[in-house]
Amino acid sequence: MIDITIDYKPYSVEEGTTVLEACKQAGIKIPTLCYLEKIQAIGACRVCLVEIEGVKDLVASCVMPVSDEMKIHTNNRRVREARKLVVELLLSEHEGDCQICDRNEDCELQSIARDLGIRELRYEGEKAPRCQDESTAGLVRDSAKCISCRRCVTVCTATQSVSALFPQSRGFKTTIGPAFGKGLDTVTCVQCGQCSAVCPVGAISERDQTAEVWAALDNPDLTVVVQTAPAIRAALGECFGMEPGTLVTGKMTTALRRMKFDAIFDTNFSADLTIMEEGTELLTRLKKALVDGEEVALPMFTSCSPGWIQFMEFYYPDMLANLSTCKSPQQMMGAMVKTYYAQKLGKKPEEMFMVSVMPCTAKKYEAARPEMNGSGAQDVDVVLTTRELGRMITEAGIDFVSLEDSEMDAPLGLGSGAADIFANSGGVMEAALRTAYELVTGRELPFENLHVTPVVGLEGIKEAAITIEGTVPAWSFLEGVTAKVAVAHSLANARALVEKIRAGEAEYHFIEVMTCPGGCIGGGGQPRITTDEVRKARIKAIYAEDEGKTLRKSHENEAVAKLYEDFLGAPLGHKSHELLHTKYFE
Ligand code: HC1
Repeated sequence: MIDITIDYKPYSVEEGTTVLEACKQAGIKIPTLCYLEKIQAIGACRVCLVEIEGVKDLVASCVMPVSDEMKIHTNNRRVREARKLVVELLLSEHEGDCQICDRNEDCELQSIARDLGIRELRYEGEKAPRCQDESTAGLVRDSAKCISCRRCVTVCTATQSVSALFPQSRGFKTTIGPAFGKGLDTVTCVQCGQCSAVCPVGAISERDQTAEVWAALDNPDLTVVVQTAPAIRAALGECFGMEPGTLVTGKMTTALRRMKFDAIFDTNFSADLTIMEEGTELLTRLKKALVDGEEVALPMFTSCSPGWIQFMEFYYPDMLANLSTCKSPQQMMGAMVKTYYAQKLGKKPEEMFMVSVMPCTAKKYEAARPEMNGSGAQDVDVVLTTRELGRMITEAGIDFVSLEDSEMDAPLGLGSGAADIFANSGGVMEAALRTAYELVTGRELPFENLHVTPVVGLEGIKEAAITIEGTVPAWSFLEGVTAKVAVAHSLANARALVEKIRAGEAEYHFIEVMTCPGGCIGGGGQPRITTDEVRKARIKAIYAEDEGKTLRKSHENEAVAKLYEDFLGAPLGHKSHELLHTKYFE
């Protein structure tokens, strides 16, 4: 341990701790606009200045490790004035249209300026040429608001291994973006939105589609249906000051009803449907490989996370056959609403308007993919992020916190606990195993409370092996087989796993990949800012939602069974193939 003093008080902290972290442990908040937990700090913003006795200049506390007997001062006139000056200079370069910015009252620069007591703009800085990038379906960028903190560069490179964003030029001319000031559509951006989740200001955000949804709700010729993703229920409350991990499924449903959606359905329903299709696809691939001796692509990768799909299309086009052909639950719901449900109402697909609420900016891109039109119309019309739904509820004047609970609508509003946990890294795998193991052996998964604990949690790459014993006759070829599975979340981890497989260093049957850290609960469209503490709270809430249900396995969802009976036929059947499966493109 290292002995230090902070503002004359003694503390002991672990070796390697930065001054910023030591102050946090001591309960002292140091302002910063570039620091991200667990990611190598780069000291770009210079707001976190502190004074250290014996050191001539003030230092950036996020990059300064503690040393024995260090005497740190966080709150004297010199430090306060310096931090204030740094923030004033940042403000001098920043396009300050705060009243009409979507980050108004949710902007870290705004709140730090307020907290530091800045009440006038003393400087007018030279501004970099403005670049407004609307080239992608999921994200919009405005360089005039960028403060060059480089958080977006860091997550794009370190967390996602995509490196779509870079600092360009020097000094006042610095801009952050793809090379040569081009749009995100010219680089390998997968539109995951992790950049927008960490941006402290309004420089990168989701494409705001709230006006399109209000217009549809006002159109008497449209039947407007909404679906909500598993991860929304554990995070939407944060938009209204509720603690991370507060479950708001019932309040969210009531709010959507007050907004006058014609039907409120649960993406959990189509997550259960996905398990039926994807589970059957996996068992079919295994049968072909083990019984028929056919060459099939294994391991099979999950396909519900659109950032991951685009990542594979960009970086590993030779492995596209390894992706499950299942559309994501969002897209399956869109296709079912515009066919099965529309037929029940006597409507045509084009008379239906499908809105999704997703924790993810890449879902906007997924919905806009031209092949996502199995119903004859675009299956999903608009995707709202959690943040956009939060803004719409506020705009509608709904007092969210005091809302009563209500239930989603039949028949596509019924989802199992297995579907809830799709939101967490490891959840799709667990949901698939709950069903596949039971169908193959006739018995429940032999894990406590149905949880596959080796794949639960925030470790980057997780593995499990399950030996199948006592199969029912139809699946006897799997007797004694040890099913090897892996789970990765965030694309840097996914890349490491794929590279291991390509190098022949690891073998699996089935792999779950989610684009964002922690899975969808940490999606790029969730309320800001998502720390590990927030992720853990949301994950816990999602498991609680699952455990609180009687229906906890996808194959026991009666509404899904009825859909097969009345409309689809069997999993992987002709109709499923047309409506629920897709292709990928190099
Ligand atoms: Fe997800 Fe999925 S879990 S991808 O994270 O498979 O976004 O929540 O809706 O489609 O169900 C997201 C979440 C979501 C899909 C499901």
